[in-house]
Amino acid sequence: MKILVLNGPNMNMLGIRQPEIYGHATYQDLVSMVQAEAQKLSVDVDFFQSNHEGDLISAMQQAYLDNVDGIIINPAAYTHTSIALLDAVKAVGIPTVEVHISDPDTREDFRKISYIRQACVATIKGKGIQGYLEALHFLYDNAEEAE
Ligand code: CA2
Repeated sequence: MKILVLNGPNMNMLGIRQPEIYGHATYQDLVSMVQAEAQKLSVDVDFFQSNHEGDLISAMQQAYLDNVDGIIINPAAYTHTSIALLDAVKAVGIPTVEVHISDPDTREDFRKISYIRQACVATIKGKGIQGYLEALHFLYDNAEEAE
């Protein structure tokens, strides 16, 4: 099983600023944690972080060409603005889980809209970086059921 973990703009700043909202773990801590869990499950996992919307879309299209089985995406602020990312999830047809470290629904009003949510198989929010592990297990468990 192959899984791609996508992170949107500013996620490379994790652990550096605003730890009261996003915690103290860095982006590299997040990668190491997910990698370790994926290894236990014998899942191949790739990571991509970009501050550019089009690059995230290109990564999703490449995932389609590479027969990736599942995508975990934290689109960061593009969650609240991007119909293009929503269309990309629909276009590639790969089961995708939306993850947020904080719970955007309890924050400013402009964070309450998620365009991508309607195309995702699940949304996990407000659980810190552990939410990525939950997303990994969700995709793993559901792929197992489908076999
Ligand atoms: O809670 C989440 O995971 C978010 O997707 C994080 C985004 C935010 O725009 C969403 O509403 C919710 C922010 C990305 C990270 O921004 C940082 C800024 C400073 C320090 C660390 C991260």
